[in-house]
Amino acid sequence: MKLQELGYNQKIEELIKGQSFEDFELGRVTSEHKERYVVQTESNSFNAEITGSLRFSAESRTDFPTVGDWVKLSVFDEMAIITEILPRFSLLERQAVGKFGETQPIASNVDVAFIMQAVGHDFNLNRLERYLTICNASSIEAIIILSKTDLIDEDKLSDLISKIKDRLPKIYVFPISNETMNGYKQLSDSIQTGKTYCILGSSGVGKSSLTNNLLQTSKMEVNEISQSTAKGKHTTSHRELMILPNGGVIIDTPGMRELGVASESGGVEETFEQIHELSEHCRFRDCSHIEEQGCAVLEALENDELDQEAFNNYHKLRREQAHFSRSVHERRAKDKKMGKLYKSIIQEKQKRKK
Ligand SMILES: Nc1nc2c(ncn2[C@@H]2O[C@H](COP(=O)(O)OP(=O)(O)OP(=O)(O)O)[C@@H](O)[C@H]2O)c(=O)[nH]1
Ligand SMILES: [Mg+2]
Ligand SMILES: [Zn+2]
Repeated sequence: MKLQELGYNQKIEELIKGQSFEDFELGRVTSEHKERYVVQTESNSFNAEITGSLRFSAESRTDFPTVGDWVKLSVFDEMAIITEILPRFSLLERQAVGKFGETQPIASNVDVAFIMQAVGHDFNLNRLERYLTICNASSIEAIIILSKTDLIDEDKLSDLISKIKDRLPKIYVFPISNETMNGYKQLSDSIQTGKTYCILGSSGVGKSSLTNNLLQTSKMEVNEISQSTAKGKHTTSHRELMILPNGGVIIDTPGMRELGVASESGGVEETFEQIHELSEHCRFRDCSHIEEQGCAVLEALENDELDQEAFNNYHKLRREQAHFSRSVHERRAKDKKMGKLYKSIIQEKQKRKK
């Protein structure tokens, strides 16, 4: 296998320039299970663990290898050790569920995110904007895949597509059916060698079905009971990176129920382009578009030039981001305080010994 087939590209090459691989192999993390990793190199697939020093110096979950990472690997007879995580050109992450100010990586070194939503109950423009914010926060190109198009007629489908286009005019939309394969060819033709694609979307939208179609095998388990979305049963439980027979790399992910924005800045403004453009005409530079005089955003809302739902969602995501940012700062301050306390206890003990 060539490295390019594993998604190696110029962005990675730039990032690891000057690194020495004399005693190491270069590999890519394809799956992770409780700090055990599967790493694919040009020649082989290895079960790998991380070095003690990597674990010891890790300050957060982003310091551990994640699916998509390029790593330095020391290979022994039976096993392999990840000695270093190479720099990432992108990292998809969300807020760790139930953890104060922490982020949880989804996948790294992703070139394109496929945001997948099924027609029917799953269809939700606010959620599309939420996914898009997460992609924009890490500068990852996003494409929307509208799945299960076989379940509705053409009129209904064009209605849904125009709803997306009205809210997100610049994002490409692929309508597809994993059953009839309508629209599938256009999507699969767009996939390029040397690029990594990550599929995101709620449970049951057909992420693994699409992965299997692209792999031309039934490697990924697919929920046997169609329309089981409502029961909230997740079929895929782990993220997995796979190499596609016609080029390109795909990462299938489990449907995520909670998808909190985990960036302290960026992402929201890029997602709500219309609001961003309008804001250039607000009287105050730091206008928050809530109640200010001379606010061009509020004016557009008043004149029905801006969608009320988009406006509400913009503020919701902004508030969420501000809250996340506060949590991160509070946590850092707490960690620092604990560090100081710990240090003073040690010093006290040493004094007593003297
Ligand atoms: N009618 C129809 N059913 C589909 C389509 N794609 C997938 N399904 C069905 O939807 C169900 C869920 O599909 P999966 O591929 O397992 O969904 P998933 O997104 O991987 O779900 P999780 O792994 O739980 O996140 C299965 O029963 C599929 O057969 C489609 O395009 N049309
Ligand atoms: Mg799945
Ligand atoms: Zn304003």
